Amino acid sequence: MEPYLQLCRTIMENGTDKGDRTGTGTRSTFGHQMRFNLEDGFPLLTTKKTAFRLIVSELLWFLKGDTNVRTLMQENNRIWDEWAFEKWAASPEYDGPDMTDFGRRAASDPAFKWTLDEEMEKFRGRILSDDGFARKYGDLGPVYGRQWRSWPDGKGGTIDQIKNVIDSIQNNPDSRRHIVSAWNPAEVEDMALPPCHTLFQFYVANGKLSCQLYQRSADVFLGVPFNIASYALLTHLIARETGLEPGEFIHTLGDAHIYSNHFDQVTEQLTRTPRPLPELVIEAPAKSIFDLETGDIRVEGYDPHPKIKAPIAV
Ligand code: UFP
Repeated sequence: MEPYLQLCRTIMENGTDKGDRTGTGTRSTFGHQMRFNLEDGFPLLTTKKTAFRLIVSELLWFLKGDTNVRTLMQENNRIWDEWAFEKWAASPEYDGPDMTDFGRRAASDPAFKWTLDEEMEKFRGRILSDDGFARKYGDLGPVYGRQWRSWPDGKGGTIDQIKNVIDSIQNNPDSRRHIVSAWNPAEVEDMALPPCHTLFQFYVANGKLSCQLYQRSADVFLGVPFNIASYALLTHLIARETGLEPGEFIHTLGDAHIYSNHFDQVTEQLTRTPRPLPELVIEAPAKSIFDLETGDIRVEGYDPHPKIKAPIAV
């Protein structure tokens, strides 16, 4: 995971301090590339414990074309909850305490945080138990799953970019058009969070499949370890589906930033010595990429340093 630690060092030492949408303040660099050879092991961060199970369930959720937070909640994955809750709290049907700007308020006001947690628990309970409520308020709109599996084609139909890219890798491996885009300019306005992982491309050579991701905006301490593992896993899954071996994952970043309230955590992490990378294990050889379940995928030999807590900027 040296490329990741190198990125942290580059930003801490040479980055530019500037403001950002969340009002937190960041130190950043623009345009950076990391390469991970997947033959060297699975690139899950070892200098901090990273929740692989959440990465797996989110990626399989994208691949199924699902955009409803209920499926993730059923797997006890809460990473998208706030985005659904935000829509619910702003709707005319919501009659609880005012939740305007809840992320920022909760960060500075413990009493409000308590109220928010209570409302969030009620919301989860309703999403899980009430089908109609889940249909209406669990759906996140045109986020990754929609763009990957059913991009509106403007003629009343949809485009399945994942199926198409699997077909093109199989039938025309030398093509330079193995591309999936999540950035749909017509729908960005309707998305809770415009896609951070914007576009990816595959490349086939010597029986190996490589993948390059362009990520427009990267929270280097909290988001990027997840993003690396998620796309490394995607590369393994597409390789498995197309009968190729995994090659490299190349991660290209646009605005790569460390939030000012993560500086101590990053410094702490840079004192830690990386450990050997784990290996990826995918059970269920007969299942297609679209049928795999979270329990079918695990890492073996993952022995990370302990977790480091940090506030998320919303
Ligand atoms: N972010 C990531 N990776 C992700 C994701 C979000 O780093 O997969 F969904 C971070 C980047 C940025 C914030 O700090 O979330 C998004 O804010 P903005 O839309 O203003 O770039």
